[in-house]
Amino acid sequence: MKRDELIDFKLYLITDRKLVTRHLSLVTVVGKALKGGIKAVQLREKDLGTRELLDMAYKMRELTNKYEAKLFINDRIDIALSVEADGVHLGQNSIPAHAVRKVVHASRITHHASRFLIGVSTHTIEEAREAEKSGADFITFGPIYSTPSKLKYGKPIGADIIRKAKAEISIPVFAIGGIKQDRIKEVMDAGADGVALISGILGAKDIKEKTKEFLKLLG
Ligand code: TZP
Repeated sequence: MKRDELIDFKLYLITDRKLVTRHLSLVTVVGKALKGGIKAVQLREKDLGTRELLDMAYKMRELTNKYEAKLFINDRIDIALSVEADGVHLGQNSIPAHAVRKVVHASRITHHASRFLIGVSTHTIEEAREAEKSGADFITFGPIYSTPSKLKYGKPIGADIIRKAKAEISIPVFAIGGIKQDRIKEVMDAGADGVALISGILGAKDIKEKTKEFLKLLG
């Protein structure tokens, strides 16, 4: 299957269980987003130990499979392969995409090496170019707007830079950082292929409804 067919989503939900309130579990909350129609979830729980993360990843795999949604694991190619996730999402300090590709091909665990997707988090045009060169299938690019935890992700870079990125690279670009409903038009008009977000959905009172609203706006 070609990359374009595999990246069949415009809304990419990234988890952060610290944002989950009202005593709900992350699994319950992601389940609500899946009921609302989300088709791509990235498990990103950086502070979990390996065993706990693996356990969580299995649960997420079961759940995403039920809704025919894609599952990505942040950073951990070992965990992504063990749970037969659809892909891995890499940061700037992670093992690079070209090395992940080797691991995937060498692995007999996964029968879907040709379908395995690699996302890379980027913050500058240079990083976006590098990600493509290294073999990423798509990038997240941002923070476009100011995010709840500004310090962690750096200064907002504004929607205009998406146009520049799209002119330089041909892999899909997902705008990230402070994406709320009222920002969708601006980033999509700038050429984004979709949006990635955490608090826009996980911080909502009604997660299922909020997911539906985002999906409707993205068309
Ligand atoms: N990378 C750049 S900004 C960001 C990440 C992971 C956080 C996005 O969170 P939110 O709540 O959607 O602004």
